[in-house]
Order: sequence, then structure tokens, then C-alpha cells
Amino acid sequence: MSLLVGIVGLSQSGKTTIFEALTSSGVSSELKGASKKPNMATIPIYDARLEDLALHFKSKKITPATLEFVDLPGLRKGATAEETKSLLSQVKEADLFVHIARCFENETAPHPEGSIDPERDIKTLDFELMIADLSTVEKRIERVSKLAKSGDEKAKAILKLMQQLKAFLEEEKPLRLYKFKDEELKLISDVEFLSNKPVIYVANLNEGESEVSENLFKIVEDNAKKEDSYAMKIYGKVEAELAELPAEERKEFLSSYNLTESGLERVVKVAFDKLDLMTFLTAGEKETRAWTIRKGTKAPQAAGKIHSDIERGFIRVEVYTYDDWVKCGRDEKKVKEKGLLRVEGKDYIIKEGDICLFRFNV
Ligand SMILES: Nc1nc2c(ncn2[C@@H]2O[C@H](COP(=O)(O)OP(=O)(O)O)[C@@H](O)[C@H]2O)c(=O)[nH]1
Ligand SMILES: [Mg+2]
Repeated sequence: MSLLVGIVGLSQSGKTTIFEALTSSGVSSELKGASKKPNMATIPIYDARLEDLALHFKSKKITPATLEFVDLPGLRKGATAEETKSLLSQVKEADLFVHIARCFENETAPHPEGSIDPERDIKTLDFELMIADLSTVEKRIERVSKLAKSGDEKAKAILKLMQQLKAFLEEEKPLRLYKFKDEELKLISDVEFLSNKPVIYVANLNEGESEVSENLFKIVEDNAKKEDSYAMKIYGKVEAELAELPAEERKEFLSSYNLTESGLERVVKVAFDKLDLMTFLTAGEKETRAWTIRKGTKAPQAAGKIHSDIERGFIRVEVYTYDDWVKCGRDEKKVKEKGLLRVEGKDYIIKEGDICLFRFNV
């Protein structure tokens, strides 16, 4: 599962700057450019455990988990609803939105509205998402009405739900705040909404701590808190400079701005948290690899990420944690001797940092 992150925000909020910075920093030359389409990039998620494991298991290959970013091109004011909808459709596959709110002054690239106002901007973009969804809902209502009238039970249920969603959107509430029941989720599984996607907010700030910046960030943060989400600071220009630096100079550069992690590292953490994701590992001579799964995934389904045959023919998983392996001097034999290698069955829930060997039969 590669996670797809849509970078959204109004025009001139710094999306492309941040997209470029996030997708080129920390990318090894091998992977750089490999899958880079104009506004889309797949990047590896850095994980120090992989190199460590690969070294001891003499792996021929390291495969990190990946994250895909898609950058939304300009949403300009005065665009027609159709224009806006077709622009937004480019991010409809995203698992998560990173919503960039402009908090920086820049005389050479002035804000299209003439003033810095993240609260207004966030509302404007959110409104566009809701308008697009409203039109999706209305089309769906039109499509199922006739069938519903003829007594079709499923069509009746869809119609009822769509009418509820319509009312919700008309109150200017994004669908991510609607508490979908399981059976409702089934009914909309083929409908693509935008305002239902989880959102994390980024205040794109000018570098340097200042009261103005702090106050602007506070506005973005309050907005995020209202919907129980995250807000983070990114210094767009700093990230862009960071991306230009060779890896060994990045740490020092970051600390000169009082930062310990790059924007990318922080985005990855927050996105994983927001989406309830975690990583398990596999290690061997052929390959050492990180796999992304949702928290709470059971062993067979986790194995299914590797290959559907392993899920189908699942027998057991032999598992120990990365931390235990480190504590045992990176020696698998010691891990076994100490009884830290466990044999688990189909109900085992995979934990963060588990090193798994699946046994299966097909
Ligand atoms: N001062 C300053 N300018 C920025 C920052 N981020 C982006 N910009 C500038 O703002 C303008 C718009 O940025 P861009 O990334 O194209 O925005 P987009 O329309 O959202 O993709 C460009 O001239 C950028 O150089 C920032 O953090 N600080
Ligand atoms: Mg752009």
C-alpha cells in the first residue's frame, strides 16, 4: 500500500514549493526521478531500521515503504464550478490531504486576495471541496431517484443517505465530520467525495520566529483542533533550500533553524498518525523491506500485503520485534534462546516494528 497524499490549498499558498521540497529531499539518487511525473512523485519513507537489518541479514535489496504526493495545480478565484471540479478531480484518489495555508508575506508573489488570512483561505478551499461534493451528491440523487421510486431497497437506502449528505453539505459542513455508519460506508463505496478525506493542516510560514508567525500558526492550529486534526509549521523556503543540500549537511542546516526533523519527516509521522498506519518489517537475504498497514491488522491480512497466496495459505507467523533483536546484539540465535521469537496464529495483531516471517502453504 502506497499512501497517496494530496497537497491542496489555494493558488500561491506554496504548494508547489513544498511539493518540490518534500519530494526531492531525502530521496536517494537511485529512486530520484524514477517515478516522477510533473505533479506526482513517489518517495521512499526513510527508516534507519532497514539498513541495520539489511547489513546483518546480508540482504541484496532494501525496499522502503513509499509515499506518493500529488500537487494540486492552481485553484484560481473566479474559475467556473466545472473548471474547479475538474482541477479537484486530480486529487480525488488521495488517502489524505495536506492543506497548505499561506501564512507568509512575499512582495514579489503577493497573495491573490491582497492579504494574509489563513482562516479565510482554509474556509475558501474547504468550500470548494464541499461544492464539488454537493454536485456529486445531486447527480447521484438524480440517478437513483427513479429506481428508488420503483421500490428498489438499495436505491431507497442510497437516496436517503444522499439526501442526508446533501443537507449536511448545505449547512457548509465537510463530509469528514459526518459520522458514517458501516452500512452507509458500503453504500458510498463507489462514490468519490473530496470533503470526506482526512486533512492535516500546514501553516506555510516565513522563517524566523516572530509574533506575527506565531499568531498565524495559532489560527491554523485552532482550525485543526476544531475538527480534531493536526496542524504543523513548515517554512516553505527553508525546505526548498534544504532539498538542495547533500544529505550530510542537512542536519546542521535544520538545527540552524531550531528544527530537528525535515518537513517531510514530520508530514510522514503526522500522516501515519492521522490514518492509523504502522510499519512491519521483513528481513532476509533476498530483501529487507518495510510494509505499511493499518493498526489492528491481523497476521494473514498483513501477509496479504506481500502476496495474496501468503494470506490464502497462511499457517503461522514467526515474529520478534526489531527492538528485541537490537537488545540481543542483532543476533537471531540469541533472540530464539531468550524466547523472544514467538510463533503466532491467524488472530495475531501485528505490532509496530515486528519482524515477520510468514509460513504458508499453497
Ligand atoms: N517568502 C516566502 N515565499 C514563499 C514561500 N513558499 C512559497 N513562496 C513563494 O510563493 C509563490 C507561490 O508559491 P507556489 O509554490 O508556486 O504556490 P502554489 O500556487 O500554491 O503552488 C512563489 O513565488 C514561491 O517562491 C515561503 O515559505 N516564504
Ligand atoms: Mg502550484
